[in-house]
Amino acid sequence: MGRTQIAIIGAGPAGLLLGQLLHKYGIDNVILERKDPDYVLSRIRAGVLEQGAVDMLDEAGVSARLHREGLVHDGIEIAFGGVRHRIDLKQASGGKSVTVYGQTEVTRDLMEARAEAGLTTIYDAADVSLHDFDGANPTVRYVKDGATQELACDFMAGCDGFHGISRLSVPAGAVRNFERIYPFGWLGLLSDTPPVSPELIYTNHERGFALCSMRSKHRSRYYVQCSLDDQVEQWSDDRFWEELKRRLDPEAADHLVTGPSIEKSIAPLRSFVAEPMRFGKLFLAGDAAHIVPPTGAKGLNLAASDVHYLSTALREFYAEKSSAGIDAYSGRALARIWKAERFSWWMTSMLHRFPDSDGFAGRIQSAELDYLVGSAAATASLAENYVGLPY
Ligand code: RFL
Ligand code: PHB
Repeated sequence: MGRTQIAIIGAGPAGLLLGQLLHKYGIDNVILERKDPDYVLSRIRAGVLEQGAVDMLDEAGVSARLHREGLVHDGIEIAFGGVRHRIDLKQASGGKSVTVYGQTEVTRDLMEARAEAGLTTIYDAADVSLHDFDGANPTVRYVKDGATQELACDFMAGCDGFHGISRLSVPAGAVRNFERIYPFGWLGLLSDTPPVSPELIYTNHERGFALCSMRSKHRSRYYVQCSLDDQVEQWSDDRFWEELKRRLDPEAADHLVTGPSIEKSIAPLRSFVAEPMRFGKLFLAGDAAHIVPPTGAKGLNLAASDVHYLSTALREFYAEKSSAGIDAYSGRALARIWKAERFSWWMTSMLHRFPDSDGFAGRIQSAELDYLVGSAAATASLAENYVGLPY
């Protein structure tokens, strides 16, 4: 049987960042990942990093390329009624910005650093199961190349995303789930075309929400709100570009450069929190414990703040023989998570088309948007949340 201090389930951004920080603190860890590295890198997801997440990547020693290639954004645009309004994030938040750098690139940088440090990641680990995390001999079992293996550990970190096994390993009575499902999805398209505008544009339109984002000065990421019944095959590139253009303000529609898609996918929108995030010697972090709709760009950033609380808690445990950090982990993480849940739910509510039989919700939405761009206090509140609340 193998042995490690921390068994990490999942080699997404949460698991990889946790592993890298623990290694810096002299804490030994092994990552078990169900898929292969190429599959993990093929998932096109987040694009916006808060300063807190950038600081953590700095601390982990994996940010050289991020600082070379990442785009620092001081503002975003909110469009409604065919008019764009710039939110000066930097000015409204007292000097903070966000960095546009894809999750794929963060993951690649973390994978390379892990390989360089000679740390163990077991890819294609099937049937991972967690045992005795409430007892004296926590053990993770998995199947690799047809053989069952066992890994003994001090603690387990469940970083295996929303569909992972960690949260499901906890007895149903020990966990409480909170959930909202939204009645629409996002259809995303990635293309090697220059972004329509230097900053992100979030658009409220009667045909539905649209978002213009990017990965670099040559690669764009666009989203349109779609029906949950839509299949990606029903959306040719031409249909996507035409729908996006109809939702953009005239100037943006005019400037939009279209091209063949590199990737196209539909994601459902969900708010979800599992409480608590610690069960004896098992901790949950990232999407394994919570999901936000992508409208606030908070998912990856919450994974980073969870990892901050968890890595510092484990460091305290080993270096100072103190359990204070691990005892406080769930409460500290959840206090920040719920604020990001609120923000993501609010951004989603303000910007999407909902079924609205009498039009009341639509009028409230218009008033909300008008208030947002017309009030310094409302603008400051959006900016403070978008750049990221303190850890
Ligand atoms: P991940 O990335 O899902 O990684 C979990 C890993 O665990 C593995 N796994 C298992 N391994 C072993 N055994 C099992 N039984 C396992 N089950 C699963 C999986 O294969 C996987 O490799 O979770 P993590 O690390 O917590 O990271 C969370 C982020 O990926 C997620 O929050 C963000 O992508 C959310 N998100 C965004 N976040 C932002 O901060 N800013 C954004 O702009 C942003 N945009 C987005 C997004 C998510 C999106 N989708 C598709 C969900 C845009 C979209 C469209
Ligand atoms: C993205 O670039 O994928 C992205 C950006 C901002 C969001 C969501 C997704 O709010």
